Amino acid sequence: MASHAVQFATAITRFPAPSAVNGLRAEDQGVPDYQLMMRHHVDYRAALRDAGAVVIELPMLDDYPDAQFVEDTALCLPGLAIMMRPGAESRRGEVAPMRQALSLIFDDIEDITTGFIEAGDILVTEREVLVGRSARTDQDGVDALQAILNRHGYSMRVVDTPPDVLHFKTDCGLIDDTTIIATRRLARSGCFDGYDVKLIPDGEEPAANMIRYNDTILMADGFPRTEAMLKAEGYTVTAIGNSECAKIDGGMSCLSLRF
Ligand code: CIR
Repeated sequence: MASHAVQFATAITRFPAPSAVNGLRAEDQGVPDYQLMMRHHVDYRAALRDAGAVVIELPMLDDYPDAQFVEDTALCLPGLAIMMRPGAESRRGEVAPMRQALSLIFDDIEDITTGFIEAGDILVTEREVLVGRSARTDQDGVDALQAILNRHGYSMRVVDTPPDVLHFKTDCGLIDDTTIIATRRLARSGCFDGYDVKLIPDGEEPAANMIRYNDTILMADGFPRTEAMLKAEGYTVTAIGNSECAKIDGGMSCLSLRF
């Protein structure tokens, strides 16, 4: 297992609102249980704290059922926040309140003003920023991000989120400074050539949306083979209930901004 070069200090989350039961979803998987979703959110925040985060918890936004999925509203890089422009129209109003919150932390904030892009489609590695075009992230949005990242000296590479997959990171995560865990369908595209790639065991694809926070991997519970594989390789893993967010296509990465 490689060493962890990037260390995080802060995480931003937003408490789920009762309207979360109406969050966007690709297919009906039943009505989320709001009380259980809140309990999972408490566990998620506790896991981030245990991993070393100061967790900033923003108030719920009942007008925006998907607002707990804060990741999609901004890309946070060292000293720079870039505000997204969500492809989902019902989510665009989440950006302004997040901008206001981030303006208290970041001196430098840039805005995507053309096209559409959601940060669930962005994977930041040690060497580059990978951006997946998807139903939520179009070429104009990608071009707008490229212009901003160029100005700030970041290298960016455009890839494709697999068809019918919500976001690029629905299917992958960075688990140490050189290793990406990914579904077979995404890894097969070759977009991770040059990285160490670990494949999610077949049948446990939803486990791919996991995050590393310092020395801990946070993953959704219910994926025993993936969890056992990571533990056997020496990773510290915390598995958190995610059944209710999963019904509205949300997972570990979407629930926080980490920097
Ligand atoms: C949506 O469809 O926008 C939300 N229900 C789920 C967003 C998940 N975000 C993410 O994967 N980054």
